[in-house]
Amino acid sequence: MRDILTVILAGGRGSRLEPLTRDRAKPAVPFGGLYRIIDFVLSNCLNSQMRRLLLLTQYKAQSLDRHINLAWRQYFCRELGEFVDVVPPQQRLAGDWYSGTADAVYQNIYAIERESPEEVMILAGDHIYKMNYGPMVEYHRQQGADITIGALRVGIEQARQFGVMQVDADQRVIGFEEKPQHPTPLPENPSLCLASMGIYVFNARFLYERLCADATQPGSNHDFGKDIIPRAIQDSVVCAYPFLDENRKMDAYWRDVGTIDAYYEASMDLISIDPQLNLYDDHWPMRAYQPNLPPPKFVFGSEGGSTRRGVAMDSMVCQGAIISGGEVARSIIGPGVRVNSYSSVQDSILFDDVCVGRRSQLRGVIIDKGVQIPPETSIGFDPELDAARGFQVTDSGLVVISRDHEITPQPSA
Ligand code: ADQ
Ligand code: ADP
Repeated sequence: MRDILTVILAGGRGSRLEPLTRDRAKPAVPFGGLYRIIDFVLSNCLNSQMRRLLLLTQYKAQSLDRHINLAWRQYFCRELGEFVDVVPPQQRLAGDWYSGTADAVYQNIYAIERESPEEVMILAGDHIYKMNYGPMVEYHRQQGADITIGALRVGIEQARQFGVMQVDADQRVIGFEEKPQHPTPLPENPSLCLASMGIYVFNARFLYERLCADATQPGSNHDFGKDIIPRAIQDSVVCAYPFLDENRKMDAYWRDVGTIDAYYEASMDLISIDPQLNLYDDHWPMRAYQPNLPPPKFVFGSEGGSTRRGVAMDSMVCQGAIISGGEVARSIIGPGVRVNSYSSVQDSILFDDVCVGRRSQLRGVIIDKGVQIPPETSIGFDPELDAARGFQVTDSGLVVISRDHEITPQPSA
């Protein structure tokens, strides 16, 4: 894996994840209490022995940059040729900020060539999955491919959000359409399509040639899915690599958490009793920034001589959290959170340092860092009231409260 250089695309605007991406890039959005979204792909890289990483950023990269410094630099030894470098747009060649994913890579072509890799692995910074990239690179070499695309079967309804491929018996890609209105299903199953995971192994020489050609191509969006791949399948060897689980029988767990609903569902997947993505796997450690906080604490709360247990069930609770006399169920409780007496938090995600006041009720709420929920506040039970208070309410009824949103106490009924 030493011949590989890895480029992680971490610059997408993430507008469909608003307001969680208001102050930070999408890969920096907290996920699973302790993690940021980008920690999943970075853990995969480390666990796959890929230690030459360029992280291409664009929007609001400050929080991401700080996170890389705090959590990740320590694992890379420059003396041994290992690095994780955060690179903002170079504005060197195109004279503008990145316009598409291919342009983002093209703008850093000198930094890539300088490392003289045989292959360049291109990954996205906003996917939740566990994957050993070694077998994909091995497969790429065996197939003699110019490009290998990570592929997975998805339902035809979802397929419109992805690049959709058709392959021949040797897994060679013979058709590719980016986000098609009418996706072509698999010949053996009309309800499924073969989707691109947006991750690629490129032969380095081939990548340089194609990026240079694309840069001057009139009308190009300078995007891998829209331009580079559809053109490459016409005259080059492009293969699909099926991303299967350990037994190589089923499609493995992989989520693009591009929308609030997808983000929420992937978060809830973590706390299911038998999760498909197991964080407690010694063989595939997921690393994150571990703040120096005390262990989570669960204590009785009391009022007027009566007491109430502080409990959490079917939930993940991070360091520094205190659940005192409140009930937490099916929720993710971030570092430093407080859940106070007689309150209830259900089906919710609380980021760092959120404080839930006494007798408050939360259901189906995602709350960004530092929000103080006043006592006796109900959220997630009346969508109209929630929207009127300035919270974002999704079509599916989830409520999202942005960072440091000041909530005025509800008048008691
Ligand atoms: P999308 O995810 O829609 O489709 P895009 O939004 O362009 O593609 O983002 C790909 C990745 O690159 C994301 O991680 C994003 O954050 C990042 N990115 C986008 N623009 C960038 C820029 N200018 N600079 C740096 N990073 C940038 C892609 C493929 C589909 C495939 C899906 C799978 O095009 O074919 O099915 O990924 O999720
Ligand atoms: P996140 O919520 O993603 O952890 P951060 O707390 O890292 O976000 O930062 C969000 C934004 O707040 C940053 O882009 C920065 O502008 C500002 N910020 C936060 N902490 C600091 C700090 N210690 N110094 C300067 N700016 C900060």
